[in-house]
Amino acid sequence: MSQVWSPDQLPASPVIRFRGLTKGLAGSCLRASKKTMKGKTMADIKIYGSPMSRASRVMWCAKECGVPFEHVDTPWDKLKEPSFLAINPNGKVPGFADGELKLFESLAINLYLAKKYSVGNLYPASVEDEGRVFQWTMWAATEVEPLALPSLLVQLGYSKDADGAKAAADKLPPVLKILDDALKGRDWLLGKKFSVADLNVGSVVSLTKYGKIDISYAANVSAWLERCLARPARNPGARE
Ligand SMILES: N[C@@H](CCC(=O)N[C@@H](CS)C(=O)NCC(=O)O)C(=O)O
Repeated sequence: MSQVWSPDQLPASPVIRFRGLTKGLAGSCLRASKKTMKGKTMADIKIYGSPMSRASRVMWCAKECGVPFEHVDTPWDKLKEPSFLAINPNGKVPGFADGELKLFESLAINLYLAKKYSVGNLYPASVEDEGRVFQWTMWAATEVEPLALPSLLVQLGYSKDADGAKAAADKLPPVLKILDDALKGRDWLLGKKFSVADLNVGSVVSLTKYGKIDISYAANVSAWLERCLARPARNPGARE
């Protein structure tokens, strides 16, 4: 299944935006795909994967950037087929293409999208803040995701190792304290404005919510996560 999204076609309500794509609206999105942005046809960007997978992070980022994209909802049982491996040789979603360029790794794709389409807005203008974006993105991927993901997999029924998931989640408090301290007295990681750092780290930390891990001990993180997840560009049904 494939849908084309363009910024001027997105309905105001985030609920309608994802769930209410009727045939008529899909048709008008396809017509809009004839327009160009930065010299590219609108459907040049393709994001592969279910909105219930990490593809959701990338769709969120593309919407924050205001770039149109085609969403290809790729079934799980097709991921190891040659046609999909040609897009992501890992056989995992998200898959991503921007014209001839193909990328994998959800958080890296988001850095690419933000830097290419949203410098000064989602992507910082200064090299120092860019360093902070790299730092937080790598930190989330390496320090947080391995501790939070097992609980989500148990909740979704993909893993039966509830003890292992709990042991991992029990290691989160000192890690999340680092984020909690960084958010003290500020709404967003780079200061006053939501950025791709918040999007990437928020996507990863949201795994705690859907994995039913209590992080209320980290009050700044909890409040910031709700701010991130309330962004209108985010699909509220997603499980990043
Ligand atoms: N680090 C990768 C992880 C990708 C990943 O594991 N995706 C999952 C879905 S969220 C997947 O495709 N799993 C299928 C499989 O492992 O066969 C990323 O962030 O893009």
